[in-house]
Amino acid sequence: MQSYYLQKADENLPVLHTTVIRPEAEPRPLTNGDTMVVDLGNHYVGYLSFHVSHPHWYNDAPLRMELRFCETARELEDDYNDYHGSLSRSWLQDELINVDSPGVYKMSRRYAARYILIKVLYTSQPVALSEFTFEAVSSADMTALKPYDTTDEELAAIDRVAVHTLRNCMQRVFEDGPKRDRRLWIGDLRLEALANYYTFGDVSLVKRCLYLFAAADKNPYGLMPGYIYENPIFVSGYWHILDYGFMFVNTLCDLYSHTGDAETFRDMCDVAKRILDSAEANKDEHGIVDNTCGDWFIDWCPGLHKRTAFEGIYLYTLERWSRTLEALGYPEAAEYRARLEAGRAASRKYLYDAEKKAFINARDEYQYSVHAAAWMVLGGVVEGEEAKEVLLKVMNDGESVKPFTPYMHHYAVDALFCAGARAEAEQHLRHIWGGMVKDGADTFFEAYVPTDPDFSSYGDRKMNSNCHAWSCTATYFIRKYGLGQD
Ligand code: RAM
Repeated sequence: MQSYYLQKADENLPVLHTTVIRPEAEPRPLTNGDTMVVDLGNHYVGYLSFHVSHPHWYNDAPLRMELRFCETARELEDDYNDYHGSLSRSWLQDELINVDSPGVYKMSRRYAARYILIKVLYTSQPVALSEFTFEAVSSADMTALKPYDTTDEELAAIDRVAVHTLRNCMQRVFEDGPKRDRRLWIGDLRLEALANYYTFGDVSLVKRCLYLFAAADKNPYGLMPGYIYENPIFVSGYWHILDYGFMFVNTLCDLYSHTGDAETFRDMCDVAKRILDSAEANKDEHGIVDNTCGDWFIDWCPGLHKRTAFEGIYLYTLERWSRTLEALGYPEAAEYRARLEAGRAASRKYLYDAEKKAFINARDEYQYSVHAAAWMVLGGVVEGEEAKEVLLKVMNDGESVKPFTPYMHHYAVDALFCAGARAEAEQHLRHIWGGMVKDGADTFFEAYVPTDPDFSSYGDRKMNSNCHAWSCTATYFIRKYGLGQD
């Protein structure tokens, strides 16, 4: 099956579109220690070239320069020498280059940047750098972009930045971040695919990514890794995340509901089924799913207890899965629906405190989190007015644990819409995504904690990816619910 899935992935390999950016740059001669900043005018992903000349005399020694590609203006001021994060320093986009001859110099590596900081380290003659050219690449077809018109300036700006984030992450696959990790992750894919249905509508790229995960090596429980690499060769990742496994199932169901493509669904149906069946086989004595077959992600929020949220994701997935099987006439649909109802009943009994109207329980050491509530609402454990009350209470509580990433904020907003709290959903969207726009975002950030702009899941803000796939879904909500259209 692996070669079949890889062949299907290949059939859906996208074309990369190139847009040439020619930024203005002051043509003054530079000498040892001088710096200049090239501003591309927006965040782009691609390849830099420039022209090198020595106006006074032919250079009789190599020109040595340091270049730093920055996604935000703030990064221009950072000191990379004090980097102390948990991921490799090599993700920071800086280069030391030696240029032997005048003429056009092309950098071979792909970068994600708005600003390029250039420092001349050593030159025997003053040097002039000119004709900066940035070949921006993306598989998003701008001519296919669906229009969104509104007189609401804040929503228009949020939508524009969200679409640009998605565009820059759309490469040979839906990448998570073009600066880091530059690969295909399931959780990011699911959200990019949703945003894509309302914007570029590139169904082929969604199929390609699903097939790549279907081709990946599975753990003994049938769970694929949370990420894969596909270029230059296909390699399965190694972090098996159960909730990301469920997101594979959701992405497959979303594809069917958005396109009616039953053939692709049938192709990967068994892969999805195996993930759900393993979860079902790993329930505790009260019928709540356990995590014996992989890890949990949920959010990068430190100290988060995840059991309730995870159960909610399972139920949310079962709902979509049962609905798809029902639509396609699969006889097993009833069995999955029965699991869903049993899971909802068990969750109400063991994870919910009906008096407090809160998902506070022993399994999560009585932690009170937005994560648990949002996922329980999305899982259908509480509904209607009750769901609204549960959500608003936890979101407005000063002590409750809040999301740290736009990934989890997405599901909090989704839960608010699901509970009928449309005004609060829009307000939260403006608070988070509008907050990033106010902070000058050209593209949306991987992590956003309004009270802690230095937060990083990796121990150092410099490692954060500031054009991150899972943060692009503001456009999905805006367009799906027609925000700014009243
Ligand atoms: C990080 C990346 C990626 C995400 C995983 C769980 O490494 O930000 O987008 O999906 O975490």
